[in-house]
Amino acid sequence: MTDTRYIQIFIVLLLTALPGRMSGQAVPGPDENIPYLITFGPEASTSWGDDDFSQTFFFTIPVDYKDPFYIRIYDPDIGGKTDELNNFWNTRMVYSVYGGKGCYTHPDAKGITPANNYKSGTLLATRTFGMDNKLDEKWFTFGPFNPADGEYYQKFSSNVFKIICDGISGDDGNLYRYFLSRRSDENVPIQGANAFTYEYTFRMWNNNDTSFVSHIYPFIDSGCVYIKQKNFDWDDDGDFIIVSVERKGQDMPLSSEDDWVEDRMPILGAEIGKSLDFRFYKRRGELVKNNNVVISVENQYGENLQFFSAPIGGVPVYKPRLKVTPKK
Ligand SMILES: [Ca+2]
Ligand SMILES: [Ca+2]
Ligand SMILES: [Ca+2]
Ligand SMILES: [Ca+2]
Repeated sequence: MTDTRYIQIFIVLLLTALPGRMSGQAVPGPDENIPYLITFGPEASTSWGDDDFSQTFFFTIPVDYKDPFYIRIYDPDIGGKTDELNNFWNTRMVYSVYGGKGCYTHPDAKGITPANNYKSGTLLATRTFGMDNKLDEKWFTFGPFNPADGEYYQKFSSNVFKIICDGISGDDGNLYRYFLSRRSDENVPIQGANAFTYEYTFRMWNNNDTSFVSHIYPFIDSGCVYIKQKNFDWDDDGDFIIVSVERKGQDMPLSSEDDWVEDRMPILGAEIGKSLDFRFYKRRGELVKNNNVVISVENQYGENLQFFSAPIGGVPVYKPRLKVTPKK
């Protein structure tokens, strides 16, 4: 085999390998165009846009990566310019990092409600934050962690870790982001690592120019016949359109204020083993401000699907099929 051919094959393997590409360590990811994750204190009304005051993310680290790593949080505190004030600042949140057996594969870890043993696995690090001017709009770093302290998951050839952000008191909104990093003091990605969640609670842009379209990318595994998406408190803010390699654009319903909406969609053959592109277009005209939203997707068995920060197989691009005219 020539060197060039070998390099080509290597690049193809790199781009198509589970679980994703270089950019999977920023949460939200660059392709998602989502400004922030959000979690509220448990005394907030759900009409602020958080149904359960808890958010779980998983990080996957390729098994051949053996160096220490860090989980970094941007604006971990609840106070200041970035966060969402409700009356006065009185909110506390705990972030907890888990590894070890069951941190991912325990059934309660794959749910969309913080119930039963959703904190499965071994607690590796935890810290509680309130209002903290020193950390406002700054990065806080958990770690170093040893990749071998994750839960090895064969299908991803990766060690999996879990981070949970739970509101424990108060009623304000905590906006934040994560980064999985090789370094404690800056964001340096780990090649081939990725992140995913089963229920995504995030902030929409405070801007409705056409470039402010947010995306999430559920992965469609083999055996998926249809999906059921479920979204909460979307405030009738624009349009939800699903695009895939075989789907030019299918409209899905969005919820209104403090309200759930769900709908099903059959999966097409060419969509198996790839990601769907869920596109969220802001409403035109009067801006819907500080819109916090929740979404999850399940298959026909009621199993929740993963939203990967770096879409598996890349961002799907619609490819119209050539029309074959039968010969007479
Ligand atoms: Ca408050
Ligand atoms: Ca802050
Ligand atoms: Ca914050
Ligand atoms: Ca909302």
